[in-house]
Amino acid sequence: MLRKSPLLLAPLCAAVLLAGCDGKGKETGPDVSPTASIPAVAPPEPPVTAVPPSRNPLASFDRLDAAHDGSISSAEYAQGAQSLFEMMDMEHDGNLNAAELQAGAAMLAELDGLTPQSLLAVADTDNDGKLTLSEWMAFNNTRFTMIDSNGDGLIDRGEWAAPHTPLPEAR
Ligand SMILES: [Ca+2]
Ligand SMILES: [Ca+2]
Ligand SMILES: [Ca+2]
Repeated sequence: MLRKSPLLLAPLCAAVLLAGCDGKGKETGPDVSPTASIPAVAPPEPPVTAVPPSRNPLASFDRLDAAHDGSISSAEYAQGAQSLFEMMDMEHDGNLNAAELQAGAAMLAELDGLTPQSLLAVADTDNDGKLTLSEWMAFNNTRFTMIDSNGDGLIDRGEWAAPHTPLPEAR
């Protein structure tokens, strides 16, 4: 896209070298700054087997309410769901297989008593026995909507503490 011929650039740069070609270099050189800032965003999640179930990023209202404004937004909830996925995907292959779900069973149990089997029954929409991130996020989107009983797009403490209706049946 922003490719420029090196044959054109090199003599140009050489010609202005004495005067300094910093300006030209910034304009046409490899743009490293945007990619360089990406890894600094968040540390990798610890594997689910390395932390106690109390560290479940989806089980604590206060941890989910990252902005500390007294309610959990769908974005905050999705962030927690993604963190738990990363903790359970110990092979880092982008899906949760039976062994990984079993390893995460103690954490899943804190989510309305989920078991690996009951989770697969409702969330494994292509029935391959594994959960992709998108299957997991779709399940959590449904779960968020279920907990947000007044449908205002936020989970407040009352909704969080209320008994949740049973999980929706698998299609
Ligand atoms: Ca995996
Ligand atoms: Ca699947
Ligand atoms: Ca609500």
